[in-house]
Amino acid sequence: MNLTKQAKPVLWSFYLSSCSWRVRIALNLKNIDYEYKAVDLLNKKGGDQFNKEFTKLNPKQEVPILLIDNIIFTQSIPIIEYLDSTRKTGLKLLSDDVVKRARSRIIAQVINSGIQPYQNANVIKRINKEMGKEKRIEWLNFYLNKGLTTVETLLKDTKGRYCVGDEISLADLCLVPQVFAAKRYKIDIGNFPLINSIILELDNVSAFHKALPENQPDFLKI
Ligand SMILES: N[C@@H](CCC(=O)N[C@@H](CS)C(=O)NCC(=O)O)C(=O)O
Repeated sequence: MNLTKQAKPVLWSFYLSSCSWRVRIALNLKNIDYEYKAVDLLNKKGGDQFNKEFTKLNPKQEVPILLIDNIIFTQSIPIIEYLDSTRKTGLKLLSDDVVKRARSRIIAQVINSGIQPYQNANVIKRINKEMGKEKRIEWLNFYLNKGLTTVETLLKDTKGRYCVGDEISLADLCLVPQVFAAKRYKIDIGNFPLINSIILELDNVSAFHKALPENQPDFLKI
C-alpha cells in the first residue's frame, strides 16, 4: 500500500470488534473524517485478519489498524493516545490532571488487558474446539464478571457523570463496547449499577451513536 497517497486517515475495522469500536468513537469525538476498511474477522475461511497483506500491516493479525500521518498504528489505546496528543479538535480524551488521567488509563487497562483478551475471537475458537461449548460459557461468565466487578469497584472512587468525573475520557471509550460484548454473552448488566448509569449517559452522545456496530458499512444482523 502506498502510504503517501492517503488523503484521509484509514481505519481497518470490523463492526463487532470492541477494539475497533473504541477507535471509531475517538475519531468521532475528535471530529476526524476517515476511510473505513472492513476486515471480516469471522468469514468462512477463518478471517481476513490472517491474509498475507493484512499480516504485513499488523503481524498480530488483529484490528484495529489506523493509517494516519503516513504511519501505520496498531493497538487501540496507543492509537487513541496518538490522536489525542496530535489533534486539538473535538474533545480531549485524556485529562491534563495527572490523577484523572491515571484513573482513566487504569479502567481502560482493566478492560483492555483484563477482559477483552479473554473474549477475543481466536481465544473463543480455541476454547470451543478444545473444551466445548459448556466450558466456553463458563469461561466467558467468569472473566466478564470478574472484570466488570473490578471496573464497578473502581468507579466508586472515580465516577461522576462518566467513568472519571464529568468529562468523557479514554475509559468511557473502552467501557461502551465492552458492555455491549458482555450483553451478547448474556451477562446481566443490572448487577453493575454504576456501569449501567454511565452507559445510559453515553447513549445520548452522537459520537458514540455513530460508532455503533449497526452504523458501520460492514454491519450484518447480529
Ligand atoms: N490490544 C489490542 C487487541 C486487538 C484485538 O484483539 N482485536 C480483535 C477484535 S476486538 C481481533 O482482531 N481479533 C482477531 C482474532 O482474534 O483472530 C487492541 O487494543 O487493539
